[in-house]
Amino acid sequence: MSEILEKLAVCVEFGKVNKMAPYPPNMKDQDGADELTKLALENNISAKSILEEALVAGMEKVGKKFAEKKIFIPQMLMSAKAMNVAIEHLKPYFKKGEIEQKGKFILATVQGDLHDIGKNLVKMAIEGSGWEVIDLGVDVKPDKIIDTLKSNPDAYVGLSALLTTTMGNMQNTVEALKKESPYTKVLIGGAPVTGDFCDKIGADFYSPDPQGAVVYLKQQAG
Ligand code: B1M
Repeated sequence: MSEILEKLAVCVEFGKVNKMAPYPPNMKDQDGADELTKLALENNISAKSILEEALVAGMEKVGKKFAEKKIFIPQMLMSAKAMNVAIEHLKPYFKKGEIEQKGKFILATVQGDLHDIGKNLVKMAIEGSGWEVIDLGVDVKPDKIIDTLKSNPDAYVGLSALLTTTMGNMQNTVEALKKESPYTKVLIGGAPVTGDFCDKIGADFYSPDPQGAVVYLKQQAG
């Protein structure tokens, strides 16, 4: 892996947002996620490599350390901030700028869940493949999704959940959606979600990554 990507992964792992940021103190005056992402792009490293080899890799270490109680919420938030700053620079590379919209996609992180980095990556990938994404944000109640679907009856729906405790809310949301609109296709994803869970709750498709969702939509739209 390139030295730039290694350094960038460390910035996400330790929550170093940019050079000016005083946190973490032992990385004072060093380049942060902001500068290193720009540098990686200037060095023709692909947005995909930056995302997968540096940002997601760094975040995996954060999750592991949090699970082992070596870090806590404030550190996790700084890592999320560093990752988001980096993702901002990648956005143009994931957008192909297609003018004709292929369809609409309502996207939400389910009720009770505040994790949005994965959802935002799904949004970027789906928008980049020519769909209009209606992003309802995080902690979204089923009613809000149903109301949005009423104004956009042909839309597909995508749900993200990162907590085992919010998988139940994902199930409730899918059930409520299917009751209201049985033919609406519902896609689900997020770290704890599986294909088996998808079958169990009656969702239409599970993808472990944004690209799988893009491929599914492409097949559906013909
Ligand atoms: Co939280 N958190 N967190 N957290 N957090 C996890 C998820 C956890 C696994 C960490 C751990 O213990 N190892 C753990 C969950 C354990 C469990 O449920 N089994 C956890 C916990 C416990 C919590 C709190 C409960 C902590 C507390 O308060 N005690 C709390 C819950 C708050 C809440 O939601 N109500 C909490 C809070 C937070 C922060 C706010 C501090 C922050 C989130 C900031 C933000 O999102 N803006 C945070 C973070 C950063 C994490 C970790 C470290 C990273 C998550 C992430 O962004 N990953 C995470 C550990 C980990 O995952 N390694 C952790 C990177 C992202 C690109 O991956 O979201 O999986 P992911 O998305 C992937 C795929 O899953 C997929 O595409 C993406 C790209 O490949 N995908 C889809 C996602 N959605 C999709 C939808 C699709 C298709 C694909 O179709 C629709």
